Amino acid sequence: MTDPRQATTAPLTPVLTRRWSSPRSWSIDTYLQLDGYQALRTALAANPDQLIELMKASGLRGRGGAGFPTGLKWSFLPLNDGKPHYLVINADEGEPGTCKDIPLMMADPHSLIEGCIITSYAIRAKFCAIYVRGEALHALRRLTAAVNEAKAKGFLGKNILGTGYDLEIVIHAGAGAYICGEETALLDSLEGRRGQPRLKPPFPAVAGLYAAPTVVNNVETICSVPPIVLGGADWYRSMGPEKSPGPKIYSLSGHVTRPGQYEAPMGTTLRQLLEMAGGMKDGIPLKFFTPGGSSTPIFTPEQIDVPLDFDSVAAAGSMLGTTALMCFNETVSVPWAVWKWLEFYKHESCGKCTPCREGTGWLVSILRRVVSGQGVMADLDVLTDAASNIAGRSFCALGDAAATPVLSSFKYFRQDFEDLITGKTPPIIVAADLVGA
Ligand code: L3W
Ligand code: SF4
Repeated sequence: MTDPRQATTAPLTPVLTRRWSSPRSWSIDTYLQLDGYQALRTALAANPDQLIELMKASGLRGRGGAGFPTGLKWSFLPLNDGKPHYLVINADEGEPGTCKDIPLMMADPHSLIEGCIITSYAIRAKFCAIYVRGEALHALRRLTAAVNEAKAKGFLGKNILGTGYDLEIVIHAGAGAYICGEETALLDSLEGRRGQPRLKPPFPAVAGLYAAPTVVNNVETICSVPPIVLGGADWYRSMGPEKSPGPKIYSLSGHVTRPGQYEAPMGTTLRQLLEMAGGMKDGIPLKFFTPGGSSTPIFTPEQIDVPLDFDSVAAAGSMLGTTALMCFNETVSVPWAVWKWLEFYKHESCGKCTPCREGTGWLVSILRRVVSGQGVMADLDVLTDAASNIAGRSFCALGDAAATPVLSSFKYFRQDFEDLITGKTPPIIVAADLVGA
């Protein structure tokens, strides 16, 4: 695989990845040479409310999966309630197939730090935590070094750039639990408790970290803030569709000639991205793909021309999610891929609610039986029933996500499951593979 930090851009002037190919792109010296911390000077000269209005006008939508309007989220924080405000960055990138935030933090950590300072100022926060996925020690070290560099230059800490504004940024390591990418579980974990989702509402904007008003935003969202401050809302809106504007990092993985990160305007199609990535590997045709990670309903080559923006993907029956485009060629067994994804969800289920805790185990057991050639036709109905009873009945989105691979693969590929049961397709795993499973 190519280095995931080697971004390829087309057809726009790179925005989020513009520094990635510069020598020592992560250092503050490189950052300063390439407009670094200019947006911060502009932002600190403005009123916080003007910055919130700017984000609203830009149309920026959250890049963590849900696409919630960023400026609107910032505006929800109550003023004058006597409580501190917090900014928390969700850098717990764990969705299968997703690999955009860690490359962003590795290649250009100061764009995140500058975005954090501007956002904290806009929402009137004096404390910001960046919650980094525990396994990503390299990103943790790089961010820590960047925070120290920013402090030494007066961009962080007390009396930033002589404006009287103070901000502390803490880099916090998670412990490798997928559920801590869910914003309220992340907050519990940050507070030192076991990471499990909280009931919403109240949303974090009203009662978040230590029950105080908190903005939780994804890394790519916050890295988009400095360019918007510098370029303005109209410039940002000049890229992508009206309701999902701006540039986006698309992560291509799987059977692609050149997997990696591809920056392109929102609304770019998989066909266009594959052209940038050299096409399907060895010319073997595409069989199915995820538009936004394993939690999003799969697409087939029929959807290769769907514009990859929030609304177009939703209209076509899936979710843009994290734009993690896992591409599978015709050699791949769909039941096998679904089984593997379900193993992941079962392992990562936090256990708080019954449909997900028990249901994911059921799905894995039945799928394992099917891929080992020991399934019966009734298993397919049980799979549908169990998945349908997890979706919409679980406490958080992980339950829905776990049901998704089963339900969406049945929509297009039920025959592949049936062929394993009738013996038309040989078993994918044999009994020996299941020892200890
Ligand atoms: C105040 C309201 N705030 C909504 C806020 C809410 C959150 C944001 C979006 O899940 C999805 C999930 C994954 N007042 C509000 C409000 N908010 N209404 O807006 O909220 P929500 O609940 O729609 O989404 P979420 O809980 O943030 C995100 C899917 O994305 N996903 C992503 C997975 C993994 C990663 C990763 O590895 N980095 O993101 C993939 O599909 O399944 O459905 O901030 O508080 N009235
Ligand atoms: Fe935990 Fe799964 Fe329930 Fe979410 S859906 S609260 S991960 S058991």
